[in-house]
Amino acid sequence: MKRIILMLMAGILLMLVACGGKEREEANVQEQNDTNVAEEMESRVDAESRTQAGNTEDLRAFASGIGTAEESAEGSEITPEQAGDTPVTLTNEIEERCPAAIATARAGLDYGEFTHGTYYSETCGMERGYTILLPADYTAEGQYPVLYLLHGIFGDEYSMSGDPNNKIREILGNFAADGLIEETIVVCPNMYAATDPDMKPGFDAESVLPYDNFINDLVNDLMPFIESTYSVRTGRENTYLAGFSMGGRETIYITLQRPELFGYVCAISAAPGIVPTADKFMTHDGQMTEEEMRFADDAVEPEVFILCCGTKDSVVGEYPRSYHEILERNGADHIWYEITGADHDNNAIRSGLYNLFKQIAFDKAQ
Ligand code: FER
Repeated sequence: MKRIILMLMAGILLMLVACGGKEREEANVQEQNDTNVAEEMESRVDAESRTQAGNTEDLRAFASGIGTAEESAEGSEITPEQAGDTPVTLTNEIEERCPAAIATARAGLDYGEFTHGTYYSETCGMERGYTILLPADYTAEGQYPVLYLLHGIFGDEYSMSGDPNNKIREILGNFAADGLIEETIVVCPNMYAATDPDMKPGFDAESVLPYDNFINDLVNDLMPFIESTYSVRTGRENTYLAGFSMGGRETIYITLQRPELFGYVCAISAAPGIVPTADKFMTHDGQMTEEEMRFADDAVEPEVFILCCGTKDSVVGEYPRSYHEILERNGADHIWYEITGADHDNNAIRSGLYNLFKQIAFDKAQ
């Protein structure tokens, strides 16, 4: 009898140990799935620095903006009292800087996290990645406008979402919490729409071609995928496009080609190459002539089309201003402004995103 009881106890003990192990395993899997995009970004940067010793920071600066001193606010939270309980006074005036209260997380407010997904791109003939920010209380029954947010050269779907200094989550979350905009989905694609998986971006005509192919991937593959997978409010009024640098250049290009798709657009620190030119990096054949850089005569134009750039941009210099001048000459309505003192950096990105959503808020309040 004693032996039977002992064997039974040993059996139960074994089962308990096995179950505990399984739970731990499940917890690990869950953790892996939940690995947030910022962490993924960190590990990629580490991997990059091992292979490209020295210039990782440079590449990252191209992809999502040079870091700025204001980053010290990162990670800190402020109470609604500190943020000021009077929400943004809603005008359609451009402000050069994104106010700190809008770029700072508020205690007790849930901003959601970026997650990663993939879709099949007919354009590229391969599975491609994107990161997506769903509002914290996203439900399949809701209906959310979507911002497509494009990274700079050498970037990928993690560049914009993995850089906490862009303050995308804070800006959108705070605007929505103040009732100024609807809760909005943000999709960060990989803008390098190559058909050859071995192709890599670089400063030469052939290596940048896949960026100009992104319009096809976006319109024919990614947007239909997003619209059929998530609860998206479709139509140009609810579809926004913004991009930084190379992403700014493609934002302008896509908007001019397909203005019926995007109601609210912001090109931040747009890179050269829309029209023929040569800069310190390379010679650009141009996506179109200066004369062609306009909306078609019968085109529906965006409700808001912003171009902006820092006055101290060390990478794209005066190119954004030149785009503004060409568009103005060609009668294409847009807003142009400069961010005093900003470089090719996060100040410019935060400012562009802030002003885009401020304009959206103003428009929708009318
Ligand atoms: C160039 C200058 C700047 C160029 C691209 C960039 C392709 C892009 C910079 C960035 O995305 O940060 O001549 O050519």
